[in-house]
Amino acid sequence: MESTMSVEVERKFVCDADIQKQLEEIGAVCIGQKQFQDKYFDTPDFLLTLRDVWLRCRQGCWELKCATVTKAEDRVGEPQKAELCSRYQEITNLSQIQLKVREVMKEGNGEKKTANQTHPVVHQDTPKTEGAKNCPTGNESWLMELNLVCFAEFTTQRCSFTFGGEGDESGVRVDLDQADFGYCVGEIEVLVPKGEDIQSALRKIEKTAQRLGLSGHQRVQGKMDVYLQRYCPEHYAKLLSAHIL
Ligand code: TPP
Repeated sequence: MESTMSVEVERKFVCDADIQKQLEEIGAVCIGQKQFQDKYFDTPDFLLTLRDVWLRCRQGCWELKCATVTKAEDRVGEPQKAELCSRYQEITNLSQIQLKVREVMKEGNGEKKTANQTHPVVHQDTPKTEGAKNCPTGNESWLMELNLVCFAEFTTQRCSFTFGGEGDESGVRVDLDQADFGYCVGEIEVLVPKGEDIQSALRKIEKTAQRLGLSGHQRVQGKMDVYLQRYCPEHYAKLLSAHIL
């Protein structure tokens, strides 16, 4: 990715067995396959994810995804379209990531203090989970300092497609993902440089979905939804009740 801040607009879909053929039929070109490992981090009380902020290390590179609008705001205007598409700001510069994480944590602790009239939570120990043991140990003291531990770790095989030319689908990318815990999901996405037009990205995604014959109006589970549901049911339940998933 060229810029360190952009908005990712995407719609997930269930892949049929003949999805690759369908993609080729509408002019999509496979631009390659890759495999990557993701490790996701949060505090033990889920301070980040409960604010819809997702910190991950993908093949050694840090990325932060933050919700740009709340779910309620997202439903204003074009409810059907908005609900199916998610929008997240993506930050890939480590200093900007650390700044944003600190900011979110400060807000989080502030809320807790007002809500419960208690002191901010101070974590004594960093629990050592299986994932945390495998996490990068190079120069990652900031993780310890912020009490961030690895809560999910999985590998994905991804096949990516794009559309050539200047047509309706220019800038649209379709990823077919297969996670190592046995879940497949497709994603139609457009990366919008910060400040640029989101509505046009939503329209392009809608158009591509139509051309692929995606008729479902149901929100499709992402890899993380399924991972947490299976392996971290407590975390999953908290995110569900906070309307994050
Ligand atoms: N799943 C759905 C369907 N919507 C969401 N808003 C989320 C999960 C919460 N979420 C937002 S970003 C993120 C998660 C879990 C991290 C993973 O992003 P995702 O786009 O699923 O994975 P990627 O394509 O980046 O591998």
